[in-house]
Amino acid sequence: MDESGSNIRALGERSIGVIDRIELLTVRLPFVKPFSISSATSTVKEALLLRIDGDGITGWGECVADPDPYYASETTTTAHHIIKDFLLPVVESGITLAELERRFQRVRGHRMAKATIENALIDVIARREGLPLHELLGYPRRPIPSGISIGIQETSGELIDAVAEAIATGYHRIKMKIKRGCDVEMVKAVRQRFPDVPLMVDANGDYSLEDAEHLRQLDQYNLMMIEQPLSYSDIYGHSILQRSLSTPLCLDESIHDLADARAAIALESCRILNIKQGRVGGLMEALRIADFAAAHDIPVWSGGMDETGIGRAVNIHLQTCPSFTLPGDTSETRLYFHEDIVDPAVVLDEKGFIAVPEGPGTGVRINSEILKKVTLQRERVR
Ligand code: OSB
Ligand code: MG
Repeated sequence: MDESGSNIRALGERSIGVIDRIELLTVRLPFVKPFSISSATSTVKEALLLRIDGDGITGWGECVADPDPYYASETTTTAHHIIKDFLLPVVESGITLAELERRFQRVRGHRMAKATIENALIDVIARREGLPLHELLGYPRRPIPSGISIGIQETSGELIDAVAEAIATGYHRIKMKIKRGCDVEMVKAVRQRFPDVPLMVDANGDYSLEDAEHLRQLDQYNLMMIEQPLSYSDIYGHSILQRSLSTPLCLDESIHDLADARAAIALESCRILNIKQGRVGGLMEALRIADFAAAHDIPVWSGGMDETGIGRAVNIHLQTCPSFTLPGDTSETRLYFHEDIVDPAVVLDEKGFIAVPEGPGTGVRINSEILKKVTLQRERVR
């Protein structure tokens, strides 16, 4: 029996305890600078937060859905609806996390909504027991190597400046966003200037199989991987594309759950997986995918969704799982926000590592003054 398999089962046996009060909040934080992927540009982070109180303990969950459906089909509005009208009604004091997952299965999809509740409940459980989240998951702390995701830039000059700054900060690998018409030349410019930096690209599904010949040009730049070149809905297409490329493909938005990961690995659609716990329904499914991937020699890493400090802390704890062997997209807070809603901020040490937050649960504290300032809407739902 593999180690995390038993960790996940142990987690599933935990009771969620008593729940006294549940609140949904919508927050809006300006980004330090706009962030562009092939399908969208964001200037603000708007997120749905869930606060659960029980027996004097407070836990928080952050939904990774955006207000728009340009990365994934779920939005803050669909998540609000599904959480309030279908998921929370089956959350009862005293059930186990495994029973929670069973009840959630009746709702098809909506994994970002499910993860929000799972994350908040796991935070409550860990805080109630006085355990740091990584210990509840069953892993010792370790320094987390940090990577950076650089949005699409107007010019190769701006891109090179951003890469230079990231290297100076100590990031362990650089990801650059690409899209049709803004790809090979940009990669070439970065590679010429930084011949050895661990480098990868993320297309957020902008290409089709007809671009295979074009994408093959990327093979000459020693990229760690090409993330999600084809549509979110095309696992089979990626298996055809992977056969014509020497660079490993990595899937992000195609993977909604363990079944998708199994299909992608069986079809050889990718050689690496980006696991975003908030995209796959939460920490338990993320660990199942990590486990399955490790058993099939597929390296995994934790992606990010430009989360506030709440979601970012969860991603950091998840990466204590030894199957996460590649640097993730968890970057320093100052890259995203002037003021975040939690303390402490994420910072890199001089070697480019993040220290796992100390203390019970996610280990981060809500700054209520800042939270109040950025809250657009607040609703008590229980
Ligand atoms: O595709 O990984 C992605 C951000 C928003 C939506 C999709 C993606 C991203 C990132 C940034 O790449 C990750 C981060 O810095 O949190
Ligand atoms: Mg991605």
